[in-house]
Amino acid sequence: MIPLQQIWPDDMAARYRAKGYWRGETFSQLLRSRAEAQADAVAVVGMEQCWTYGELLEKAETVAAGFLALGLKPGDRVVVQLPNLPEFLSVIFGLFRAKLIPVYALPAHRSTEVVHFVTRAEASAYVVADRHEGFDYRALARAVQAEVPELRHVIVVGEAEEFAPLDAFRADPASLPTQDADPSDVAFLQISGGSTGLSKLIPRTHDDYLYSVRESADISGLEPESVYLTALPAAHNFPMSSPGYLGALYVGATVVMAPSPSPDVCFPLIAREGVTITGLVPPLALLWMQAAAKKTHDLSSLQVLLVGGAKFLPEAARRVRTELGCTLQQVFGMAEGLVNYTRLDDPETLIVETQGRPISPDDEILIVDDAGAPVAEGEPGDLLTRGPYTIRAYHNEPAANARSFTEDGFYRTGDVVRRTPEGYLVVMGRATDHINRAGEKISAEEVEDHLLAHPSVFDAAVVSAPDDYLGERICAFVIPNGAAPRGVELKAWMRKRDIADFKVPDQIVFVDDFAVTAVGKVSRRELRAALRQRILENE
Ligand code: J2J
Repeated sequence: MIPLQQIWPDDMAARYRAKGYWRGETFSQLLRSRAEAQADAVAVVGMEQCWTYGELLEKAETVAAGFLALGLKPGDRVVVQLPNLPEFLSVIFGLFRAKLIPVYALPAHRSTEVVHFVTRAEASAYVVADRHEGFDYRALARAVQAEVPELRHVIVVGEAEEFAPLDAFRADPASLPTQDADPSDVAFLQISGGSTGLSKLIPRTHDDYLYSVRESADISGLEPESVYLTALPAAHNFPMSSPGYLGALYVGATVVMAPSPSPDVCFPLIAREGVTITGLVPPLALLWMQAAAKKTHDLSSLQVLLVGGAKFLPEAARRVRTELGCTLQQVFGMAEGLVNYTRLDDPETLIVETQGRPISPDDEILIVDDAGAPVAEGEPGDLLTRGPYTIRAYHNEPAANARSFTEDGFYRTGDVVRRTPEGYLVVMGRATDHINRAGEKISAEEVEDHLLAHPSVFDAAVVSAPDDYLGERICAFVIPNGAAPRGVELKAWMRKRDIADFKVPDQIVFVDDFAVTAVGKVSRRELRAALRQRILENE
């Protein structure tokens, strides 16, 4: 197995430790210490369940013992693909306890993506729910195992059929490791939003991630009385750590797991549980504001709404306080590390017009032009960053690492930003060709590759088109090979390729050629830029 690591230069690591950013804590210790301090406080609530910290610890230890009894060894990787159930938390804390490495897949992912994660991570186990939103994950597990026989174990939350039911795991304190993980070890793998090609794996250490969690909890004003609602898919970095359910558990608060982010599901939960804080992507924030106008539920407990993942326009941002009755906190983050927040007591203009400032005084921010030279203060440029919780490399991706990181270890975020005189960042656009569809990042190249596999597609170029609701939608320009198929057929065919539904183009435009006027050969990037321009001119 290729070892997992995330290595900062010695001098930087020493500085981060000396400054108290990296405290030598682990996820396992975190839960244990909270459970010791407040065993009877409520840790997690689902539609039907309610577990105290003591119970969450007990369940996590049972999960840990169960995995070890299956023969998994510390360091083995386990793909976790669960909806927002309380079991999401008992499973990941169980894996941490057994020193196993969760790899977080979204419920929307299908066999094409899951096979890629399992293969790349060399995972030996896969955890799914039986069904969610009408989809049977056991069938998906069968398809994945058929392609990757090295995936030895499938564990199911719910009705397991031929697989191992999570419910059958039994506690065995004697089997649990006596020593905790090394805090500088990789704790889990996040999935990158693909900018080029397939998703990459993001290794995060206990030390670096817990620093960002702890500071985020503070910046968002979490306290033991807080109630955090996990509305977005729990596998995403945003609801995980900005400040997310981990931030809530860090301060001993309560986490509510919502199986869907829709107002129909979340509003009753907010009213029932007295939710004080949650996080949403912009399209959902708009939907919630619309639904709140109907005044069907008491949302008065809500104090803070974080919005991020995609640009939240100032016109919409301005409405949050009056329409939802809470403080808006904008967050501009990335699973690779750097997270920026507006602060709760910032003046209104900063809160509605900017995407915040970094968590850490040691987050290094460079805003550069195409030649890599710093732009004049206040001008837009490419955002590069490094710091105490930003990765230095993806897992086992030498070519992508060479592109995505500078020689001195700055991560090229792909975002175009400008900095205000107050030091706050405003996201202006991006330098890479992915589509940010309601916060899900989709690689244009990946969608093109799927389209090109269709026999009636001669060539395809995929671009983002502005969309009132989604922020951006996926628009595919397709040159047919002979007679053009119907758009709906092409979409239906793509769905059958077992990919996440959010990657299927929203719009397909058949063209005879790409009609790029530039002389000579144009790059894919130039082509996509020209096509995007054509959409803008036609709107
Ligand atoms: C514009 N673009 C944004 C924002 C992210 C907190 C919040 C979000 C993420 C996330 C996260 C944006 N305005 N407010 O991990 O901890 C776009 C940028 C960025 C990319 C990262 C968190 N907030 N973005 O969205 O890894 O393009 O993380 O580089 O999914 O989302 O995507 P992701």
